[in-house]
Amino acid sequence: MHCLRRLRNTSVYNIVQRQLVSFSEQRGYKISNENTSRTLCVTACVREQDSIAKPLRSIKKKSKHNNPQYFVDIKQVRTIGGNGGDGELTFLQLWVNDQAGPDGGDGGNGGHVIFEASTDVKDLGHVLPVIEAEDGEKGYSKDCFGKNAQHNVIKVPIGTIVRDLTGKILCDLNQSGMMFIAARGGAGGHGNAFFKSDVNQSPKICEYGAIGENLQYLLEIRSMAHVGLIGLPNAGKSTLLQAISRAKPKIAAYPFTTLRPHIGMIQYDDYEQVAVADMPGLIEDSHKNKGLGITFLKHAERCATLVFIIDITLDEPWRSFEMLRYEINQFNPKLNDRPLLIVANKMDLPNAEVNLQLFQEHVNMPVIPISAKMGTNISKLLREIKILYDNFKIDEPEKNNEGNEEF
Ligand SMILES: Nc1nc2c(ncn2[C@@H]2O[C@H](COP(=O)(O)OP(=O)(O)OP(=O)(O)O)[C@@H](O)[C@H]2O)c(=O)[nH]1
Ligand SMILES: [Mg+2]
Repeated sequence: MHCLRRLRNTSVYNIVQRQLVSFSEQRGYKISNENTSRTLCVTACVREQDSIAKPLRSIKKKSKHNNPQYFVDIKQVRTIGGNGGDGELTFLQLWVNDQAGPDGGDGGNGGHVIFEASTDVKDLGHVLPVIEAEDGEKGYSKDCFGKNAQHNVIKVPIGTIVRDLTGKILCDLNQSGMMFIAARGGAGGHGNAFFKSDVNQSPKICEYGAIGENLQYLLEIRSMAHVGLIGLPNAGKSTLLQAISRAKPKIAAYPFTTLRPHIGMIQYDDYEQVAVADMPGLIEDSHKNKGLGITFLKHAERCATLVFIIDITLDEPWRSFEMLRYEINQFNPKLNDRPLLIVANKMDLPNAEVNLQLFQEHVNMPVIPISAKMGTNISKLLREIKILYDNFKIDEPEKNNEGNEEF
């Protein structure tokens, strides 16, 4: 099946190459192979439309709850293991023998704090900033041992990376069921019965339980969404996410409405689900940590493919596209190699048509014109996103085999 897909991609590539070459010859440009492969993702129109899965309209209505649900992809946590239970110091007294010897039991062990990779959770929103495990029970008289505490197992999404506060990677939870012991619980203390010996028949000592570990970590999700929406503030990213999914990000006519990422799912009729992330707006000098800066760019790093949303009504809209690419390149040049789509939004407004033509001339890559607010051309965009996703799925196993050199 993959071979077939590859074959189909190769033929599409050739068609695109020929089309671009003739296009560039007319205009006197020279097109490199690199340019062609980048633009390949935006040229689905040459494929047969039937072969592309169709997006499904959700049969479930949007929720009426007003509390916004963010996607949490990075979190700093403090983990505290449970203390061990103290040992007991007692002596047994019977009616026939009031000095029947030491009988203080041992304390139970404190619980560990453990992170477990699981398919049950998708983000780190449920992970509390301070996670504690229970203490072990103390020992009792009559040689009764205290109960060991339960471990506190916190589920995290598959692909969570655990770092210490210096940024060093301690563990990559990349398989379901993988566990990382974040903080060990203390061992239970011995009771005085433990210390009874030939030379000391009635020891008057017992141990305190050991104190559990107290450590801090940085949890990070390696991959946040299949598609990330990148754009200047007010470009219409949240409006687009609302239009294509059941997500309800806040929309307003002022910049930086979105401060934390939102995720929406697009369903297709081949049972695939594509996760799309609406991200905070990117501004000039973000790579120098201006605006939401590095935090924003780190979100972008966790998206497999990027969709650039351009407000086409701006003066010289190509400048904003160049700026977005420059910022991303400055932060991490590898991000520029990710498959991308360019979307011209707000096509319902005056001047949009003229600006679109100028934009296409400057950018020299296929552009999808849409109006997120009016819903114009959204189905075409969804088909292009599916093609981008399919191509990414084909490439993904190869990249995984190469190893995770980034980490
Ligand atoms: N006319 C028109 N207005 C749009 C369109 N898309 C978005 N808008 C408007 O543009 C404004 C900003 O939209 P948002 O979706 O909040 O923009 P954003 O990119 O998420 O902005 P930040 O979260 O601040 O980065 C809102 O007033 C929207 O109604 C469109 O296609 N046509
Ligand atoms: Mg927004």
